[in-house]
Amino acid sequence: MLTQLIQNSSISNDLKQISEKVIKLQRLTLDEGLMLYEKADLSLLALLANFVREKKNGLYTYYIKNIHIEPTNICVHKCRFCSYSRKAGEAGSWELSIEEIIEKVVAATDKGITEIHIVGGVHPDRDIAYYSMMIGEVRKVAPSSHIKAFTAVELDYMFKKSGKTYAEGFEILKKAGLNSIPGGGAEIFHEDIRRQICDTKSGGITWLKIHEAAHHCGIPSNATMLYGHIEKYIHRIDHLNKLRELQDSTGLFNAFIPLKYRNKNNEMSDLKEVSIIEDLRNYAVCRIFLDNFAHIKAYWPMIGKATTQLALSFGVDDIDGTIEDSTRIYSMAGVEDQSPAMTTDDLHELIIAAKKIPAERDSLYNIVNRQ
Ligand code: V47
Ligand code: SF4
Repeated sequence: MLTQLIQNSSISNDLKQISEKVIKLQRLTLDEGLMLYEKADLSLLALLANFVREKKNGLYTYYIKNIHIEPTNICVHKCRFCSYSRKAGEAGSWELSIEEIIEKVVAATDKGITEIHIVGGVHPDRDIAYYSMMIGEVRKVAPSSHIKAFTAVELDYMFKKSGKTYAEGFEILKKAGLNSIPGGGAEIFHEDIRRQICDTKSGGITWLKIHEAAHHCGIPSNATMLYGHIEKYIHRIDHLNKLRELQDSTGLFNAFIPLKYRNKNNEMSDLKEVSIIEDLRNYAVCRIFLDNFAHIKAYWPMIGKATTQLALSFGVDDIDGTIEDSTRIYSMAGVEDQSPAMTTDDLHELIIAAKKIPAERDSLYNIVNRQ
């Protein structure tokens, strides 16, 4: 039926051929991915992305009970899109003590969260001994929670500071209690863009090598892409292609999370944010192109609840979690919801209104509770 609908439509023959490939679950080339970004309209992208979503995940929309902990916003880097980092001693900087982190973890586990996500700035003084001690202390008070911690950029810095190879570093963290790593720090891999938006931090190749090393140590991870700033579609496709290649080789990426550039209070504030239509088109192309990623996540504190709900019809099958008002990255970049938290009932309402089925998951996408 879908094939007939597309064949009878007025779209170009090129787009008809690409659509046929998607429906036959065949892999798209870079040029075909680029053509979707450049030429496909919203309704075609919705049809194709939803087809892939339902093949992979049916009507399920996953969420998790989680908390974000941001140990510090002191950072050796100053990425031009970042509204959050500060230098030590600067107004607005913070450094949580281990006791403060533990207090937050205990309060959250008392509420029934199952995942602790820990990401912060790249603190100049902190090495792997400090971070493995932090993970160890969290593990003591949350023995059965999943600890997802540190972007590749933080990991690169702590491994280098401590003179450890990636494999040695991951073994130490794993022994302390680390379970997986989040997708941050990927931004846009292409050097022409990366140089202009975050020239001091680890390059795209390093990000990929760190995730590859994590996967080789049996540590799964997520991947992100920061879009909607100065990059062109070709850079997005290049980024997605590099992730697809690594996933072919290791298979240990859990989810892909497109992150929309938000423009308040940073050095790139003169750029306009892209439209919601562009957000939806991007979710759809990512879903269609990343044929070896099981899950596409919309991070609701960043795009808002209404766009998240729409995204569920454009390939997205995961909306992260309850968050418990525990992240500042996006509130400092100007998002509307300055205290992001949703109860399980709120999440269910949002998902059911989009005609999908809520499924509480664990960190590895096993369903722990379904409607
Ligand atoms: O790497 C920073 C992004 C990332 C801005 O793995 C910005 O489950 C938009 O990676 N506008 C960190 N984005 C957050 C992150 C993440 C979030 C939620 C879930 C997961 C996961 C990972 O935030 C950074 C950067 O790409 N970021 N500033 C900004 N102004
Ligand atoms: Fe530091 Fe991360 Fe902000 Fe870059 S995005 S300045 S690495 S906190």
